Amino acid sequence: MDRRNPANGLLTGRYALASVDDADRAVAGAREAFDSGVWSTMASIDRGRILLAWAELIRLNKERLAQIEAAEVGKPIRIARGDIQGAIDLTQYAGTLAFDIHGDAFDHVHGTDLGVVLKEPIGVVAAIVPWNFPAIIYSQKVPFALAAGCTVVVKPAEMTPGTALEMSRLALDAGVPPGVLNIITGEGSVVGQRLAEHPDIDLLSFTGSTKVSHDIAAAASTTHKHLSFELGGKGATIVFDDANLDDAVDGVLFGVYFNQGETCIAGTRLLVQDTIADAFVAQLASRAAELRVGDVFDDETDIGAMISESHLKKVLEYVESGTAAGATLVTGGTRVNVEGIEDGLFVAPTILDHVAAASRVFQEEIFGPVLVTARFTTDEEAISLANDTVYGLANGVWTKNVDRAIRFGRALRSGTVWINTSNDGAPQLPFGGYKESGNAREKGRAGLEEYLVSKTFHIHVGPRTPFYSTRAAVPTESA
Ligand code: TAP
Repeated sequence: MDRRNPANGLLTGRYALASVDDADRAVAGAREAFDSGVWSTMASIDRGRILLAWAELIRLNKERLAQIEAAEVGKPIRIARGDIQGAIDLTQYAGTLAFDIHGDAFDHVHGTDLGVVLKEPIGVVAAIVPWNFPAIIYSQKVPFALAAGCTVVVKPAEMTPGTALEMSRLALDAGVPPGVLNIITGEGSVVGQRLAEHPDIDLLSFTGSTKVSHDIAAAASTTHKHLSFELGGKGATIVFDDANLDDAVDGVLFGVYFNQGETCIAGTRLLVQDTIADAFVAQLASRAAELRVGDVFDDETDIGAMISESHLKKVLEYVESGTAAGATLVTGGTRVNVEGIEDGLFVAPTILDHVAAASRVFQEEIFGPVLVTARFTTDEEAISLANDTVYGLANGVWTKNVDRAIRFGRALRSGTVWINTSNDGAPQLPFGGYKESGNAREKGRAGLEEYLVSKTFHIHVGPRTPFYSTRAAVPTESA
């Protein structure tokens, strides 16, 4: 299959479309490699060293990988470079975690018995990755699974397999033994579906849409594989009149327009206190209109292209549905034609104001550069609006009142809450969702634990206390 850069229509890559048989061969290879112990029984410190060497090879190839990422996703090169740096950081972090894999000991079980809880690799992992952050999301899964001692089959998104293929090749160069890391390119409905059904996969780690996660859960239902889901979001950013408003404007813009809004953790719903709402929205609108849309290889570009023509249409239809439901279009809302680029799928940074909480644009994931705005008066109203969604991935609050910040941090139903920042994270901080945003925790120590399973040794110490009392033999009649 051919992949064209959605920001200029040029061919960026030609990839194999794997079949179900290819998927079966990849799983068989991963199974054989796992069962052979070549990786799973290697000293974890040695696995860690290989992962660190891998991170170094990614670093040496950083610019090349960033160019691939920018071209395939249609994202600005500045963001793509940050993504590859993120992949390096995650791989290094996973490598250091491998140095410290250990179980637990219980030395006072029943007084003198000893309990030892081992941590073992869960087995063969399937990793299914979406198109918006191909390198980062690959790196939230694969190095952690490898650190744990698992073997892996990766299925990147059909449209963006380039960096996953290149990084997997570098893993081989770094010393990951053949068969341990396998990669198949192709359609989710074919090879992804096969991985979900496959009885030889022990854990399937999926990042993507909530809808596809339900299909995967159904396909996996005849097996007992572990399912780990990182799904969609509809993040709220709450801005109070006591916030540093200049910082908040920048944070809201970054939260919603980063990666042209194709971000699961995008702060796509702005909830702004009514005392400052008009001025705040006006300031956002003038800054949004200044953002540079277009050539993704220009260091100055802020907003890249939508991933596909059909996705661009979907985003613009959402904007129409918002205005039809009574919202005010403040800025954007149209396709952008960039001078000198014929085939760019660009959408202008968009703001809808006075959006009703029940409307589709407030409830559904748009996955484009569209901010929807609602106003609130009281803290309770803000919490209730923010939590009025099936999703629960990340929310943010801007305030200088520490009591309020912590109260909101506790009350918001999401795996991440940002306080006076947006779209932030670090390899050591766990990440994941509440509700329909999924059940996984990636990154941090939790991101390693996903791929480990515990086994208990119960060791009896000392003489046995009989459970059945020894009775004198009952004499028989003949005796
Ligand atoms: P999806 O359409 O769900 O696709 C994700 C991956 O699943 C792709 O590799 C896709 O393959 C594959 N797939 C599709 N149908 C499948 C099936 N029946 N069985 C198994 N695999 C299947 O998502 P997307 O459009 O690529 O990405 C956007 C979504 O991902 C958004 O909802 C976004 O919020 C979510 N997301 C979440 C996070 C986190 S960390 N929570 C991060 C990024 C994105 P194809 O490419 O061939 O369709």
